[in-house]
Amino acid sequence: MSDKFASMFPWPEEDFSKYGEVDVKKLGKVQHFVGKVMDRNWVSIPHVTHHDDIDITELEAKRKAWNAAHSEQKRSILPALIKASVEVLKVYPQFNCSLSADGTTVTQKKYYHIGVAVDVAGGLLVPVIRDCDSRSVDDISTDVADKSARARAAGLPMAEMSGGCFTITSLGHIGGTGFTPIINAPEVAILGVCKARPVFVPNEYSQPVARTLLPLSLSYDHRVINGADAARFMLAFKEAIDKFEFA
Ligand code: CAO
Repeated sequence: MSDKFASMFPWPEEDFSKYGEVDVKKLGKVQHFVGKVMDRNWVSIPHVTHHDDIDITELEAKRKAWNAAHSEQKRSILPALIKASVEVLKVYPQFNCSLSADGTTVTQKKYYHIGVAVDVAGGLLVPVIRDCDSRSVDDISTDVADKSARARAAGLPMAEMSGGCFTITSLGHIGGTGFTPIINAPEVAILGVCKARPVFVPNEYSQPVARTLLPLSLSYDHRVINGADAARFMLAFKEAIDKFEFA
């Protein structure tokens, strides 16, 4: 990788205090580590990001009904996104593989471990939720809640952040209409989620109907996944979301 960048201009080092008051701090350890991983992944993987909106009106109705009937527990849409990802990885296994460092060999995974990006103080951690194909929605929800709480409180051991097949990174509780998530190598794709929004969509009689749309951004490694695969992934994802039940 170093040869590829040897002829680049050096990083512009500036004395910013020439221009105004500044404060200089060292990056935290987690942010520095995550930054190095992001840097490697961004410069070494040819990323393409496919954006689409999926209609989650029925999913939201099911989720609200489930939450109303289970006041002691609460479901977000995340377990639905995890389960739908697994369904689609089964249909399009090229999203569930890893490319060797020399780019010549693809390893096909036959297990379904899904990473979930968690925003922690001073960085970003990605706990891996294992065997999401065979576990219940309840079990997956509990595992996400447990791992994200522990990640925020004190970090997680590497063993709980390794072995992922595919990552979901959600900014949905904050906002946004789309972004370009960086692939979590050696995975080959990552799904970014933004904030669901109410919109009027024309029905078959061209009458406006209120629907809820969820913006999704799928970044993929163009060495192993083609644009048409990503478009098909999104269609299959919509179908999987339509079939999802919170129970
Ligand atoms: N659209 C609208 N609302 C959403 C939403 C979406 N896509 N996703 C979540 N929400 C809502 C939830 O329904 C919940 O609302 P209520 O409290 O009113 O029910 C609220 O946002 C908070 O959700 P949550 O964050 O507790 O739950 P989650 O299961 O959606 O996410 C977790 C869990 C751990 C993924 C999340 O807390 C988190 O850390 N996300 C950040 C990941 C990140 O930083 N990624 C960026 C990577 S690139 O640098």
